[in-house]
Amino acid sequence: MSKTSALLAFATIAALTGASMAHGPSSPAGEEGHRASVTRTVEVRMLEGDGRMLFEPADITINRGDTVRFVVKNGGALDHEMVIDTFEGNQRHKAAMERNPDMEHADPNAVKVEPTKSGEIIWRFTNSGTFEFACLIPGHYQAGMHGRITVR
Ligand SMILES: [Cu+2]
Repeated sequence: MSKTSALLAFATIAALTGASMAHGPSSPAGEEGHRASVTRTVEVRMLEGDGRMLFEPADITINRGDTVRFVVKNGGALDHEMVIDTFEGNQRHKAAMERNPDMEHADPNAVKVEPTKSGEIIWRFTNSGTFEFACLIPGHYQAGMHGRITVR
């Protein structure tokens, strides 16, 4: 690596770090979206049956830069949540919830929905890549409650 490209790489890392701090709670999966900027609405249903817990659809494709309003409807008999994050972020969060099952969050990338109710997440997808939405209530992920978001 030349001296110039080494400097450039350092500057890029510094810029990325600075950007993520300047915008508060954001993640590689994106950032909190504003209602006035919503470009797309996606309906997601939470379902239970035959010992399984599911999101329908479980595979969603988004265009980078879109601000998406997820309308999340709980069609089951239990509380569920939807958390949008990286796969790694959800695994860390899932482990934390297993240690502390009553953990509540008010994060912009998550919503908890009671049976028969609906909730929403407004999220702006700032990066392309493959991300995950999941229910991190203990046992639910393992029962099938996770899906994939592809941002291109
Ligand atoms: Cu659940």
